Amino acid sequence: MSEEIQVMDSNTEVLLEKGKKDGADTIWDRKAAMKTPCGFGEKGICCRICAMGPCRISPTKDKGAQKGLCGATADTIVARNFARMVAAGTAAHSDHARDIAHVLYMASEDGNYKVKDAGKLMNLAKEWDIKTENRDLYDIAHEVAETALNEFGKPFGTLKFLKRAPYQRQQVWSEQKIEPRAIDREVTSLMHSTHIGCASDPDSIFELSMRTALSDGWGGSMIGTELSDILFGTPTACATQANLGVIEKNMVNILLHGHDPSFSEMMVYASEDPELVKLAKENGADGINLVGMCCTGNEITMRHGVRIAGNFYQQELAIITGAIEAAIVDVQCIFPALADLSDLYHTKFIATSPKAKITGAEYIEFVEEKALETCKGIIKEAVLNFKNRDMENVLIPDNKSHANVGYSVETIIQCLDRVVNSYTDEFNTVKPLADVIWAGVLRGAAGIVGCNNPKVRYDESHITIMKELIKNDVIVVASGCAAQAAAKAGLMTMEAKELCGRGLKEVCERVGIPPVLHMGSCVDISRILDIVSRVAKEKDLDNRDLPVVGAAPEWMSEKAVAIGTYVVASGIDTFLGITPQVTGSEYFVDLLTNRVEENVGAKFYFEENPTECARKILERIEEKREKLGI
Ligand code: SF4
Ligand code: MSK
Repeated sequence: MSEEIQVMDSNTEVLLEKGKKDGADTIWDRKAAMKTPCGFGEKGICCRICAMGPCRISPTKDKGAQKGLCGATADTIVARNFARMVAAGTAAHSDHARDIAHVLYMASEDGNYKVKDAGKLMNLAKEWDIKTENRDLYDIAHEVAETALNEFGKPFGTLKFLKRAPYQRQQVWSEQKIEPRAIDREVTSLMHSTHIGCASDPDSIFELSMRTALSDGWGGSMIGTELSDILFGTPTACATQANLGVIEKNMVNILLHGHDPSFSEMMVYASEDPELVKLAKENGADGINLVGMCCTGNEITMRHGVRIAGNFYQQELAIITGAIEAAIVDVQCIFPALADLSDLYHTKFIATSPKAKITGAEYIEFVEEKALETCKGIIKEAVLNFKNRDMENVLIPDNKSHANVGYSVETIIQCLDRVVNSYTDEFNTVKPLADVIWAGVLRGAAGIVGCNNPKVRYDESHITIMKELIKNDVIVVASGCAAQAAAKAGLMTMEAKELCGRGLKEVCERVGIPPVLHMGSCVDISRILDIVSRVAKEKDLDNRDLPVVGAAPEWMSEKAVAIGTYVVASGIDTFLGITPQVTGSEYFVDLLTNRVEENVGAKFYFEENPTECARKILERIEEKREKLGI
């Protein structure tokens, strides 16, 4: 085990020991081999946007190169690099959403994909002025899908979902000229503006970045969430388990990793095929055990209770157990390292998306038109691989935690309805939530999201911040790998109410919810935007006025940069536990952490110490409460 080992749960330690014996190379080893990272890259002052470069700006003022060959300053280069991360992150979320929209467009009564939540479809059709009376359900679904697809490239107007924001927020966007028009247009436009010889003004580059990021949060991500709910069902509260202990010794274990629910949903159905279960038994296993990882794990646990093997940092550890017959992946957050690692074991590593072919992986293309057939074929491969498992070299740690998941906005509202006073209040609103915040029973709410990052101790920042917040009566909603960290730590159980302050504990008891609510995958941060906006509208306020924050304690991906930027642009302060690669420009740091507040009413905080981060979050929440006079 590396002397630098930075782990939080014992499963990880045990498996890293085993990996070492097996000759496995993991992110912990590669991190140690990387030694000191490039100082220019870390500060964001290396530019390789054109072939005159790369140009590196000296981090010391008045010494060394202060400009690139074209004259770009550190401020410009940092802003451009940041912007391009936003563009890439927005592209990833939104391209995912586009695929879901195509799936809705092909849905039919007798096909692989059907409409599961017709009510949600009707609501969205009405919201988008699509005729519903006397129409076939699938005609409506196809028109909704086509309208969604038009959001990517429509030539005129702005994104439809912007109207879901409080009126005051829409005003801010309009005044700041950052209302996103079409999703692809914003990504393209930002890539254009950051081409050599275009924008050099960092403020303007950041405004364009906010506009692009908003086309993710209120565009691509929101479309991804809404249409996934229509197709696969809106999540409802259900029980699951989380951590590597969900891998079963006597079953065919299939690890699903990636992001696209149109693939993972079909894998869930295929895994229940009696013929395949029979085949598994004929091959000596007790059955088929599907387990999830990263956001695919979130999608299938939210809708089916499929157990979570782990988050981003555990993808290699799952294979090191020696008990995974197939690791099947689609897009995003997949280590290319899984290919070599799988070779050490009997694991079949199968890539399925033409967007993410991986060197060394077996490739079985997932074609939506033949979805169920393809998935059954993949599962059959896994089942037949069971006999190749080296039973002597299996180590499945015991650790796993119970968790309650599935808290879509609709489910949260249903839970809140339990405490509605039927004489004075209406059902089906977020009013009870707003009321307990205004009464001070809850001090506020925090959305904690994002990945794992070897720059900090694995999962520790997530858990430290969550525990500190719930202890101080701040309810936490979580998504992505942060949610899985919480699930593994037992924070998504009713028992976790014992870790809460008096107010939050009472809310958990009366409403029947855990103090940390699993709201889904990365695209489902749109659910968080939705609920925050509903509370703001309930009080006729802007998001910026609410005692609500966002935090990404261990983020690492470009998607997270897009998320942080749209959360700030939506009026919600965002605390980053990993400092982004922008410190080479004091000007840009000041813009992100200070001046942007003048424009959009929220800003970034960079704080790598989780205890200190929690303290700052609580301080900010109290500041907002004081301003509201509550
Ligand atoms: Fe250098 Fe300018 Fe080209 Fe960047 S765009 S690599 S700073 S010359
Ligand atoms: S999967 S983007 S590691 S949260 Fe969405 Fe986890 Fe971050 Fe990927």
